[in-house]
Amino acid sequence: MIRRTLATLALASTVLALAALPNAPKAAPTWVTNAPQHRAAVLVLKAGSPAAHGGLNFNGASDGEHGFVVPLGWRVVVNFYNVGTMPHSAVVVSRPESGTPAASYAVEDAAFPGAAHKIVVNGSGLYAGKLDFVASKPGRYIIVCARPNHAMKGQFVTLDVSEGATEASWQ
Ligand SMILES: [Cu+2]
Repeated sequence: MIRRTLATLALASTVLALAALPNAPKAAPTWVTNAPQHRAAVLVLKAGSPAAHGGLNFNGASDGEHGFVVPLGWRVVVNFYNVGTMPHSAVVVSRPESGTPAASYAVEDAAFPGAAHKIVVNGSGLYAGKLDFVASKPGRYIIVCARPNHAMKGQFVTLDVSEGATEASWQ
């Protein structure tokens, strides 16, 4: 009886372990909240985590290795937080052909109206801000830090405006 109970428990834990593997939703998209009824998504963008890429990262990612996908035509609100010790900012810009971002960016480089953090250069360390724009044109973009050399040194993630996506995600 006890043996059978143990066997059942072992089977149950195996099933649980398998359930947690390939078919389970991949890493919880804590950076994304979808509101499909409003054709809108709220993204969280944390700049400067000390744990990754010397602080030059967004959500722990750098060099465009990860990023967001948003459906074409959706309103995108990006809640920006600086969790690091140096100033950072965020601007959505066209993805350069070569893959290497420019040395610095300005508000005017924003790919969509409202897709730039207004405080692009700031002497103080920690602050929060918001981007609020409509992803009105499909294509591949990047979200860069506009501080001199930050994007060039890898502080950027991708932002793909997709005609096929039905909701926003972090990939
Ligand atoms: Cu930066």
